[in-house]
Amino acid sequence: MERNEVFFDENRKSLDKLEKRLDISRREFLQFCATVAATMGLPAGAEAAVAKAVESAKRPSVIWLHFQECTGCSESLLRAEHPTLEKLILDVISLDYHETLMAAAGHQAEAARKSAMKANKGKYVLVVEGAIPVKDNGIYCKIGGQKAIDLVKECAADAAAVIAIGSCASWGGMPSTDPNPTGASSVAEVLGKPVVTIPGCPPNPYNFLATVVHFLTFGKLPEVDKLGRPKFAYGRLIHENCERRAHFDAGRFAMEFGDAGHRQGYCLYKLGCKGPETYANCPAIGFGDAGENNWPVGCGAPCIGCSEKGVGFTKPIHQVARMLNVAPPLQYPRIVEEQGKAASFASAAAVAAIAGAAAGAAVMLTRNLGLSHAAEEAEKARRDAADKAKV
Ligand code: FSX
Ligand code: SF4
Ligand code: F3S
Repeated sequence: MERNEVFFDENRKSLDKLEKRLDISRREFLQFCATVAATMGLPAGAEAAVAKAVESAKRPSVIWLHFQECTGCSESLLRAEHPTLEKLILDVISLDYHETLMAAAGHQAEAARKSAMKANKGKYVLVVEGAIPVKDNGIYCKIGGQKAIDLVKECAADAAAVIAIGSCASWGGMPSTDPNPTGASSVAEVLGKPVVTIPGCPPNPYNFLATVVHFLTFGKLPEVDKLGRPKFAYGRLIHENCERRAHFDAGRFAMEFGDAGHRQGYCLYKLGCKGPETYANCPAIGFGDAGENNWPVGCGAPCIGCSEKGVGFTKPIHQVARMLNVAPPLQYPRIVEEQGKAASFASAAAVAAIAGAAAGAAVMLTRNLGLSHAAEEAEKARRDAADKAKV
């Protein structure tokens, strides 16, 4: 008998109740638990522990604040499936305050927040969506007559955990774009202490759900990096998991949107893809449960580094990415004809790899990428001029 079957056999009664409560089949429930466990990078079989925690743990009270943002983070959560967020929110967590999802408004909503905070003092989870303006004493964002800067401090004081969802709350995001007229700041900056961050504009809902479920299953938040990002989700560069990586390594690039390379799914590096300097699991888990390859690069759009401070909303979209850890593969395929007569990425890399140690090679490779790009641009200009001359 499989581990999950043992779990379900032992817990048949409580799962019967759960099926009724969530109005989903146990198969769907197990699918959800397996997806969340996989997102966290837990070993096979861990979905049983996740299922047990979700099914039996007391629902944590969640206070969700909105500041300077577009509500895309909540929107993206609403697109989560297995089960849908309404079911999840209402049954896995107790969403006691969320301005856009709660039925109450005005004084009633404020009263709901205050009573939930009082009843769950020291135990509730505070989720913050959006940046917090600090310029001019924080007057640029008020909720219920209270400044965002004061509200977040008040709510964080008695929270068991604080989660900054989205790039705005994590590091300022889009509202902090130069010249940052309102002084849009991150939750950690305003509170003066580290918080768990789930950056992305919007972030992948499973990264948030997995963080909350980790809290439920293990009684603590997941391990994070120095920017507060859960390592299970932000431990690797997008470039390391990208399905177009083979094209990058082979020197096959889309040069223009809609050109032959773009249509054939070639690497988007030269269209400004920031995958090589952005840490996130987008290629590994995809978005919206719409099937394989449903993430920006998978759909033909270069990654803009929306989750990475100093990249998203900071670097121009067309600017080529800084290579953080180029590790030349041992063998490169032959130079492809599509690159014209220019010195190719592959040949440059091969020379670099022969020339020195891996670190030196990486630098050479990065430099040569620029050279190769310039050479290709020159080749293209020459071809265009020849075409014009023919007309
Ligand atoms: Fe929007 Fe959230 Fe972007 Fe910000 O997501 S999707 S602007 S990260 O805070 O609502
Ligand atoms: Fe993928 Fe972008 Fe890296 Fe190319 S540069 S392999 S498209 S992440
Ligand atoms: Fe954002 Fe890039 Fe992922 S644009 S959603 S970090 S692929």
